[in-house]
Amino acid sequence: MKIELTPSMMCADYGRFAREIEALEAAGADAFHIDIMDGRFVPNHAMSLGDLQYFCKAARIPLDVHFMVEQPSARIAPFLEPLRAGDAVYFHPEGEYQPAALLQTLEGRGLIPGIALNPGTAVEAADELLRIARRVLVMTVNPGKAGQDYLPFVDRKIERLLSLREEYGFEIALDGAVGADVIRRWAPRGVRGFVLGTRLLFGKQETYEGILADARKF
Ligand code: S6P
Ligand code: MG
Repeated sequence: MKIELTPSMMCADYGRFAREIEALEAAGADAFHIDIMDGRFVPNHAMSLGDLQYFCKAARIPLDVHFMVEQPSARIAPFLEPLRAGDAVYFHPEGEYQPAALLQTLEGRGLIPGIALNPGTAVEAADELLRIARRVLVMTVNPGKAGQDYLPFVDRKIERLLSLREEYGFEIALDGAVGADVIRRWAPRGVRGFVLGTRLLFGKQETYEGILADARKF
């Protein structure tokens, strides 16, 4: 099965985005993961609207935008503006009053509509949304920062989503502390996307090309 490897650009070198984009695209990255935080839904800030606009202009591969914000339907319009058809957008239903309507809006704009689920959110809480979302981003750490440890209790949720995936028609991606072990464990079972941050990709001795090529051997 083909997997999608998406570098989390909040972990990249902010002073050299142009070179980071070029190197990661040449190394075979499938999309760029862009984390947007509001300091409320999570107690942190990450990439900005300006960063996103830059990636929309400079990147040739699609974007994968992950909103960790309260009430995204009231706040994300300027961030959707520069996106291209085929880019994916994930938001957390835990922070949204009208998650179904927002998924429909995203689909209507030619974007891939996705939900992101916190470690403490049950699959059942998002059951109806799973019918209209095309991607589910499972948080395997509590959202808000890079460099944390994988939370093993999330395994059961991944298993549950795998069992629903074909009937409901969504793809699963994992975000948080994704290492080669996580990819080897879940890719053969049907998890499609892996967000790569400090655990596997950034700040290492090996080249991006070598790391991504190894990650595809599972
Ligand atoms: C975290 C954010 C993630 C991180 C990624 C970092 O709230 O949504 O996308 O950037 O998890 O990866 P790592 O390997 O440092 O955990
Ligand atoms: Mg993320």
